Amino acid sequence: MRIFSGIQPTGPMHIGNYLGAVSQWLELQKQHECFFCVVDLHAITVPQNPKELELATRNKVIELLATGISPEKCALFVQSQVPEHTELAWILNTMTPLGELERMTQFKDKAKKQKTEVFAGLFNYPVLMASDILLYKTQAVPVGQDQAQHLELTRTLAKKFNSRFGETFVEPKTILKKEGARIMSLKEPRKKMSKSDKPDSYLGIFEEPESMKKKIMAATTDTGKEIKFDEKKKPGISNLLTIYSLFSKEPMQKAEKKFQKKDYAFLKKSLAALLTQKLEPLRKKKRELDSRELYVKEILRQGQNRASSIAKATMQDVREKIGLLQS
Ligand code: AQP
Repeated sequence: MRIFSGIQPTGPMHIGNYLGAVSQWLELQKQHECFFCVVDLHAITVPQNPKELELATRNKVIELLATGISPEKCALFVQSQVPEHTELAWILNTMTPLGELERMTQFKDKAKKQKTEVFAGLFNYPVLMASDILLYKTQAVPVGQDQAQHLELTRTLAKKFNSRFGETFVEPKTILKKEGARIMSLKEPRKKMSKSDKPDSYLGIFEEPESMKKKIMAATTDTGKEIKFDEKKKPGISNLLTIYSLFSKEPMQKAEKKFQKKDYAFLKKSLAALLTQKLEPLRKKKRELDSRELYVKEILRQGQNRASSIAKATMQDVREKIGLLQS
């Protein structure tokens, strides 16, 4: 299968990004043709400081490499370095009904968070995402739950284009994890964990153990004392148990049993110790990569080349099909 997925350079990679998406990428790259992308053009749909964006984009590439994303097994590249993404986005915009975009929950959530104006780019974000995916004739897209609605739109647009101009795009399927597709905020466990929220609401994959422990100990828990997975009545504890179960690779029932007669503090301390141990190799790898600027540049150049050759061919076909004058 051909796989595409992306991540925004909007803040440090958190355990939600990792458990929901990146852990799937790590498995899929072993067997499939994978394109993984740092989507900087998505990041600028909300205001970004230019210097910080540049650093964050490079840092996101390093974070992905440190988790185990391998340039030998996949194409790793930066979205803005393949301009066909935006060209296709414009074309798909001309056939996207406004109503489809108006019902997107991520747009509504992000628009509410904006302190000043909301810009057209944020509204059109799902069309750019559809272009990212369709450009590569992608068959499957591993994402977290929050992106599932955007994938539905992607399939709708592929169908629409194909029926109007002839078979061109593949309708991609969504790959969601059974557990971990929606890791919740530490502070508001009924909301998803987000890297652009306040730092005490998320756990960074590369965060120092002390800081991580502090955040876990201060995480919002629920009334009562019982440690039990129940997302409706106990969203805070269920979230911590989910993270514990996924990082320890113990099924939920086993994790519940382990903490059956313990208190919340014991669960929190155990989770902090587990994450410290499991994430240390990743932190070490990132420290090594931080100074290897040329190596990272070369990986991105190769990724860009691989992505560009497919993107160019798709766009040539699209231009001909919709009747743009060829040079
Ligand atoms: N809380 C989450 N649980 C599981 N998966 C998640 N993902 C995001 N949050 C969670 C998945 O991570 C991948 C990369 O996400 P993104 O960078 O494209 O942006 P996002 O979905 O908007 O994630 P954030 O962290 O909330 O970023 P900001 O704060 O910038 O909006 C995607 O596959 C996503 O589903």
